[in-house]
Amino acid sequence: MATQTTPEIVLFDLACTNNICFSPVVWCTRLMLNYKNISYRTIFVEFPDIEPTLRELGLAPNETGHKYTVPAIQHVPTNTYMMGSSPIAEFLESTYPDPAVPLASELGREIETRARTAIGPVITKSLMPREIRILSPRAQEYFRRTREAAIGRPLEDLLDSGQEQQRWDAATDEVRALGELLQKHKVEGPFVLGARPSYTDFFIAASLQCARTVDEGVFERVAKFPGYRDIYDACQPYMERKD
Ligand SMILES: N[C@@H](CCC(=O)N[C@@H](CS)C(=O)NCC(=O)O)C(=O)O
Repeated sequence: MATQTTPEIVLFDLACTNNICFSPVVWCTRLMLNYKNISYRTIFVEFPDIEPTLRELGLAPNETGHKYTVPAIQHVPTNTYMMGSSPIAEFLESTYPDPAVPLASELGREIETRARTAIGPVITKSLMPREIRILSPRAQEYFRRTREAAIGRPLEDLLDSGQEQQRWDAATDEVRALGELLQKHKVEGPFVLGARPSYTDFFIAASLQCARTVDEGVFERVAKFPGYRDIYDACQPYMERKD
């Protein structure tokens, strides 16, 4: 039987050598938990242990991409397990509706789609070869093997500073335009929809927090454009708890 000290949620997070959350998708879940003030405890899992750990819990594999991924959660009161930041967000929103977090809006969808298309690939290419530096030796081996197989070249190739700069230069107009879109409701408040956060704010803050944990320079490449830091700063209260 659950006691008062038993957390409602167990969060399966991605381990790094700083012992704090850095995965952008896990940060989306964590922001929901922190904002809604839901009691939880974290289990940090190393990259090579994600699949065996989550399979052992009886979770069904993802249909596409990596079979097992974090975030995953256990809802302790019902002993329910689930995987994937979107289904988890829906579950948390319906189970803990107060305070509400709008999960979808027309503006939010546009921002998330454009961010994934225009900034996603550029930021990923800058973060991937640096992320390996905050992994344990076992996780580094797994990460290098799987990511180099996916991109077809050594991770370090992505650190060529001339090419990296070119990628960011090519994305500049869209990063700036997206920053303007983030400020559409600026007069009503610091968040995308105005006074209160929506899941799109968590998506933006989570991506920036991931970048910042991996490499301050990559964070700055985006945060220097108007719009981004306002949301990041406004989400700070919900990013204080990182583990
Ligand atoms: N669409 C999934 C993506 C989750 C995802 O890709 N998570 C990464 C960590 S950031 C992972 O668990 N990768 C497993 C692996 O690389 O084996 C979600 O939103 O939850």
